[in-house]
Amino acid sequence: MSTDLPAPDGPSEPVVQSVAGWRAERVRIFWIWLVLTGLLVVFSLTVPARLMGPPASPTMHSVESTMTLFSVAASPVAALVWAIALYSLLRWRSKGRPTADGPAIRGHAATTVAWAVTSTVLCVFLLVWGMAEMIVINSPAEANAPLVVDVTGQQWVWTFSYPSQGNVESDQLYLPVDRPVIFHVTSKDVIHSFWVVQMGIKIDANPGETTKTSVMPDKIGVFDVRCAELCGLRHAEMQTSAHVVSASDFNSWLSQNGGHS
Ligand SMILES: [Cu+2]
Repeated sequence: MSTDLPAPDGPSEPVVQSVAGWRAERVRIFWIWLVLTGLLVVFSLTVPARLMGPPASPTMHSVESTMTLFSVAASPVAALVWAIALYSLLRWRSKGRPTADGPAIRGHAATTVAWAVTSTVLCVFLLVWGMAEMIVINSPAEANAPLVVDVTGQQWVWTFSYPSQGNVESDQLYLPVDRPVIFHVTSKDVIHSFWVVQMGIKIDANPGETTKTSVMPDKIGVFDVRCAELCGLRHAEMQTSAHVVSASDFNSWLSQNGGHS
């Protein structure tokens, strides 16, 4: 199996590797793996969670800690693949046309067991963590007296209306701080996706259907609302702002727009 490639000139020579040589190679790969793991862990702890700006809800805190944790958990696995790939590219590069196949790794029980056990432990851990986080981020939906906001997507704008506040309608989202909100999301034409970036919520807007998502805005400020589903030519421009204001400012905004609190 290992010497099946036809040799262009002369007989093929099987790769011969001494036990001591293999050990040295593995030690070098181990060090590359260790350094890459360290770099990836530092990257995981600093970059992914900051890409979307400071969190504006407990949901976003959960999303960011999950992104960080999953990136850290994936670091040693990614580093192992990269270390072997890099080492193979640099050290085991074939000069000219290869005359023999490399040695196959088969029947190495320890490697098989380690790979299966590591993958299983990682998958179970990520599953349990993910399910626990889902329970946490769904909790605003069960809160008392949440604010209901109807969200309608259409090419290429968002419209927000407040059914219990006199059906006030706006193309900007206004929310009072520290009050749970439930969004009833739908679409007038094609599938869109309602995404409030810094609040960590995103849900499809489907024509003829209503989907629901909830959040508790906990920070006053202006945040990004985007469409996260390719919905036509001007999809990239389908964005607006979410203004999180104090309860009294929210009530003034409602009355200025013909509504009531
Ligand atoms: Cu879109």
